[in-house]
Amino acid sequence: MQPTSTICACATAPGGALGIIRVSGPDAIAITDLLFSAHNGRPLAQTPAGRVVYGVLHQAGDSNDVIDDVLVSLFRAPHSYTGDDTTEISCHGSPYIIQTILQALCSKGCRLAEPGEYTRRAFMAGKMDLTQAEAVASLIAARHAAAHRVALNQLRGAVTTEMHTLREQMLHLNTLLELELDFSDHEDLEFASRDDLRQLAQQACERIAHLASTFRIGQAIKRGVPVALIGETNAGKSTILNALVGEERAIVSDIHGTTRDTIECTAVIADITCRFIDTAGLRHTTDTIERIGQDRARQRAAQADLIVWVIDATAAYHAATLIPEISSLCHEGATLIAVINKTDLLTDAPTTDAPAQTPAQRPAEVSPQSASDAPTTTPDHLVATLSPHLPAGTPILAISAHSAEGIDHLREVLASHLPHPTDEAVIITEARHHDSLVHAHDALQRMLQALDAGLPADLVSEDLRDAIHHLSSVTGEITTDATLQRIFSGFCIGK
Ligand SMILES: Nc1nc2c(ncn2[C@@H]2O[C@H](COP(=O)(O)OP(=O)(O)OP(=O)(O)O)[C@@H](O)[C@H]2O)c(=O)[nH]1
Ligand SMILES: [Mg+2]
Repeated sequence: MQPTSTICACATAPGGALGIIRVSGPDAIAITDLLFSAHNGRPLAQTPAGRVVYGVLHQAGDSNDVIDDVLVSLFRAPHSYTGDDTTEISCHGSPYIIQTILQALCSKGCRLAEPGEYTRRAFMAGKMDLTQAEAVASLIAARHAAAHRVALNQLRGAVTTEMHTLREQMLHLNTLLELELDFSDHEDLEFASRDDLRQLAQQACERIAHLASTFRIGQAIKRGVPVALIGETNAGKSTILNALVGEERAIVSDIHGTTRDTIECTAVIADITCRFIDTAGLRHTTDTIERIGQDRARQRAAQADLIVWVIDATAAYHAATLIPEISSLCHEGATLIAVINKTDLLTDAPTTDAPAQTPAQRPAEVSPQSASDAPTTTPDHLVATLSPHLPAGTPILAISAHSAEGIDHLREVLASHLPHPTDEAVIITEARHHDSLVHAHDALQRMLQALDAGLPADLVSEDLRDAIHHLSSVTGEITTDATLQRIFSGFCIGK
């Protein structure tokens, strides 16, 4: 369907030396001509496509009222991003110039584009399917190599090709099943071999299950992995956060309870964006605000994929009382990493960590007695004493956040517990794709059961058509206005 309106928007971020304004739609060239005087004297309407023309842009076409010297790139339908006639005006990046050009274009018949409207038009014109349109947004948002690689692959049609291959096989068999329905008078007529059908459904199920399984890494690559730093006050959580992200994002002080709210910032480790969340320290308090901060700390930790429990080495036996609470915050699939910090303050002398809790409140084995029985307090001794009380397999490391070595060690341990980007050709990054794949998988499972039960062709075909429907919705061959609205409203203006 051809769009009737001509839209305009600035496609570049504010603050740059140059701005690019995109004009697209049936009147794009005529409207630009009303404002533009090419130095070669030739109107754009008479200029071949694919040219970049130097000239002057005037306010409302008044030759005395120059807005800027510009370059106009010319694209003619259908050879443009949207498939419609398009001009791209490169001007100086001043917000005033950009605003004035947009106003001038609107005064001549353009309207401002909605978020994602150019890409939506490209999709409607058949220039790309829905997975490729989504990849455009991911590519713009890509912040590191893995995210860039996955988005580019998807833009080049990796998901499209997978879906088409699966869909084509299924459509072929469904055609045969439907032929059987047309000849339903001949009861024993089977155009589609049941063995072939079973084999296809099994193969497709395996492939779809595999694709769906890449969603975990896809999510990690696209959205990042939440990593919560939690522990008692003054343990060094904020110090560790600042060291991991390489800037002073959180206030550090020796006053207990310095961090009151959660602070989130990101850093890339092993090609995965980690979303580090510093939290309010846990301690007994009657301060209402501090308690709210601690509740937030628990909430954020409970949602995190990795929980870094920071323990002050000089108060480690006291911190051990938190083991049950910290363990309970780890949801299924989350990893707990125990970090004994401030090991630079340890001496080989017996610990001075005085018990602040009654023995009944402490895990029996990590009692004050065992602490004071300790011949020396060394990092190794603390690790050996705490390890048995942590959930099985919990990595435990002793560091000093003040030293780069300690932080590098923590980074390595984090990296080994992050999902690893693979060389997989197709990685599913969108929840929408994942949901459709799961539905398609379920439909194929039902189809296999129908085949096993020897059910008639119409019932088998129903499940097969259901699977085809879900695969088609991934690429947008079948879609709804609401789905398109949801996808494109998440885009930036000008894309
Ligand atoms: N000696 C030494 N001091 C450290 C180390 N890490 C942090 N500190 C100090 O410990 C104090 C507390 O550090 P923070 O990072 O503010 O601790 P926190 O866990 O965020 O504390 P709250 O925000 O109160 O929960 C500061 O004075 C830090 O400089 C370390 O490895 N060695
Ligand atoms: Mg803090």
